[in-house]
Amino acid sequence: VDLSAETEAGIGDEGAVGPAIVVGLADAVRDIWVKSASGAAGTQAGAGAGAGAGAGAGAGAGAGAGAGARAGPGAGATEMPDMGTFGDEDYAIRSGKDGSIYLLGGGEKGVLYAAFGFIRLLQTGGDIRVLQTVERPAYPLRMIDHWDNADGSVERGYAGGSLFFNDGRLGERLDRIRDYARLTASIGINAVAVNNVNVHAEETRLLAPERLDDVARVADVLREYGIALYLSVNFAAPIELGGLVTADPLDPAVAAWWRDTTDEVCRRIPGFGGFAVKADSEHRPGPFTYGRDHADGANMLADVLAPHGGTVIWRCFVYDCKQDWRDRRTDRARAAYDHFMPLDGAFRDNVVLQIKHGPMDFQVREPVSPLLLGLRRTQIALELQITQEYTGQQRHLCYLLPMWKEVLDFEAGDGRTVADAAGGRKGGTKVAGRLGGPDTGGRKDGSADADRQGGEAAAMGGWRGGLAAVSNVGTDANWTGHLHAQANWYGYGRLAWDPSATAEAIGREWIRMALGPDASVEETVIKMLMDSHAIYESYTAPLGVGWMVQPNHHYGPNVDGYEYSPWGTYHYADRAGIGVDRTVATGTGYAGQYPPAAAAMYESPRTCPDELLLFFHHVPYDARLKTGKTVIQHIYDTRFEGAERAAGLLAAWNSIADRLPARVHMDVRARLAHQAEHAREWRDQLNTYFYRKSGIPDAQGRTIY
Ligand code: GCW
Repeated sequence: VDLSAETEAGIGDEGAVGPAIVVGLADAVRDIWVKSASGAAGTQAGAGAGAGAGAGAGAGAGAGAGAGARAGPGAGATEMPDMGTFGDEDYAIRSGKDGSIYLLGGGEKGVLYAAFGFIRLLQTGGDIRVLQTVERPAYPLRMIDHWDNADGSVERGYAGGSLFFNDGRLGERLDRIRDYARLTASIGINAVAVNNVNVHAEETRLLAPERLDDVARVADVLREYGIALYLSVNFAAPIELGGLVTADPLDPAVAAWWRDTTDEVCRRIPGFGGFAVKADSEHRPGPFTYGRDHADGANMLADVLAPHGGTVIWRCFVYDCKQDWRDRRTDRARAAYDHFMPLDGAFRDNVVLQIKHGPMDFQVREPVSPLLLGLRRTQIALELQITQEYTGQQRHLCYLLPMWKEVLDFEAGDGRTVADAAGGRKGGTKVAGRLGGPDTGGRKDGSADADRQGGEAAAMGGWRGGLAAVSNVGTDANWTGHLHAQANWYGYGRLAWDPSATAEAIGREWIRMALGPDASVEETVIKMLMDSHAIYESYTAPLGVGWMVQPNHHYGPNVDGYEYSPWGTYHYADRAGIGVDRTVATGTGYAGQYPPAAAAMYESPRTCPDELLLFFHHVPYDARLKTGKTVIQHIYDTRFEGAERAAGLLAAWNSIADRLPARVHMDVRARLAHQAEHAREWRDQLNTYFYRKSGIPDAQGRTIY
């Protein structure tokens, strides 16, 4: 596929508008025409796509290109869509009467996504004879947050150093950043925060005029790929950088400092996305210091960004990290809802509240945060963690999409899912995602654009929310350390574009692009991916209990690692039972934060789903699960099975050794071998701990130490 493109002004005989790029696709089709409704796209978007696409950075990337794609001149023609209804990011791919293929975008970004969409079709062996795709992203915000530090390290990074920072400088490796931008744009990401939400002294200075050239250089590269650069900012910057005595958001001098600073940032960086803010959280400064609330803080920043079209991404990860473990009334799980629900409706139109998917912190299993469904008059973004902090740190295989799908599909009794909420939709209307018929102008259900922005917040002026996720990439040659962790990065982007896509379909796309078109590789690897989260859960975190990890770095088992800590992270195991009573009747009341149907379901151990039993209830070890097993026997059985199935992942990978490049195979094999061994360590530590606590032997008499 040669997408290096000759450009041509004007366009063919199909009544098109604007400039075009004609690209040759070997003999398969006559021409590919690229055009944008806005007329401005052409050259730049085509050139961007031209350098290659797809997330396949590993072995044989693109090996499948064309190989499985089927086309024949004149094989089929489809009608042209009415591009007048296209938003900037919407696109269509159509086959014309004469065997041409048309990549049609609503604007520059649409053209770019059309090109990537077409390449994906080729790489995954899609049928290109009759093309009538119309695509519109489900969310306007599809963001990746980097926890990258100025010194080049990455907080919770498991794939080498920072792509963006090197020894205190930003943007020294522009080639690699360009590769990153292209990969990330190819999965539809349109917003990237380049620095850690924990903003230290050095990164606070990124806002200083003398540092903005560096930021602008990076932003220029990202912008070529339709990605807006965001900066994480320090709420105390007016003090630390501006020399003021306060950072009180209601102090006029503070607001003036932010205004001047932001004006300069936006003057130097066209299309600047905005600020991401972690405030009053884990020792970060925030409005609480001044007796102000989070709406005061967020709105002040929103006001200075508004004239430039910028957005404040304000995180809801706010809780007391200096709790006393003796205090059983304070429940960290309640914190986000308790802090932010009273503020629903108090935020400006350009504030998006970023809410972690669970009420705690990216554990292997958590219920869905009730705040996601609770807020009705505030724009939100669901926050996911692609980097595998608590899910094996890219040494264990853990495909996160099945878990993310459960989050997106969760609804609390009224049919309105988390996916809907992140798109600003009320009950009834669904997120569209992939769009059906030729000329719906967008939505599958053919309804008007207005319901795409159907939330009450949207009525205040255009929904800005969507999805955000913590990056898992770094300077490692394959980007993600564990090759298969690419599937999480790739899959996140695909889900943010279309949350109705399945984890399996997305996983298969990634396999074809990263490992090539080999059916037995695909069948083996898709099974490994699809089983992997359940396997990881079954040797690590039983029945919704989290935090049984080594403190600080969070890798490996330590059942009491966080039990007597100030972080609010307890399982309360004693000789009689385990779990946290979060009921309204006798516990912390967290269960009552859900809408009535879900609240009732979680309130009773009889209706609470097994996998969350210990998150909501403290139960005796011999309590019966819905499976009929006791809690303790379930713990033993799943640990034994989990360790066995982890070994099975290694065996599965070994079975396709001769079908993959040796280097790729060996690198993954080494990680899977470590995982299998580490899973045994998890098994034995957890089983031994609970045997010692409960004194109840394994019904099957297996070895417990
Ligand atoms: O998961 C926790 C991590 C911290 C992180 C924090 C957050 C960036 O352990 O490293 O800090 O969450 O989300 O802010």
